[in-house]
Amino acid sequence: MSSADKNLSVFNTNGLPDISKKRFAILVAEWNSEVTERLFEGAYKTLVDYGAAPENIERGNVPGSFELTLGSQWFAQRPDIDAVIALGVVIQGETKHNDYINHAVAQGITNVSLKLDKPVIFGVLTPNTMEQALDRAGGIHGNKGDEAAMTAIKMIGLHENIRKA
Ligand code: RBF
Repeated sequence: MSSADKNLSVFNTNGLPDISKKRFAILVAEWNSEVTERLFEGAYKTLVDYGAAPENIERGNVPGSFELTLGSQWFAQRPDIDAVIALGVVIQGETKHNDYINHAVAQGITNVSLKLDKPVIFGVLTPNTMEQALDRAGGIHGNKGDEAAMTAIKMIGLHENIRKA
């Protein structure tokens, strides 16, 4: 399915783990905050809807998506944090600058996840227009924040299953 057709808030929820004692950090970029706030609301609600305790969800803000990498690392370094969800919106502009940000953040978050050996979720929208961003932040294509939170839950479950095997 292409990302244009996908509804980001519709997922398979079979076999999800118990997350009532798991701790989550949600990092939110302030650039395009009218969108990133909606991503945060979606991620927070999804965690709570699927069993996370509100007191086990922390929020941190970073100025822009570029800073999501280091912010994620600071949270991921904490032994009590089970997963980090990094939320941002980089709208493709006329310069190449946005490509550099997207690439740096995707690579940086991957590195943090592997280094700290825990889920650090890339919840960054990279649309061409603000309208496309809003469509994916609680609009017709669902909410990328929901999807990022569900990805964190599923990765926690996968890790538990692999360790049990
Ligand atoms: N941060 C975002 O989260 N989304 C953006 O669309 C975005 N666009 C930027 C465009 C330019 C030309 C620059 C210089 C920065 C942009 N940033 C954006 C901010 C970036 O992630 C970072 O916070 C700053 O570059 C730090 O000075």
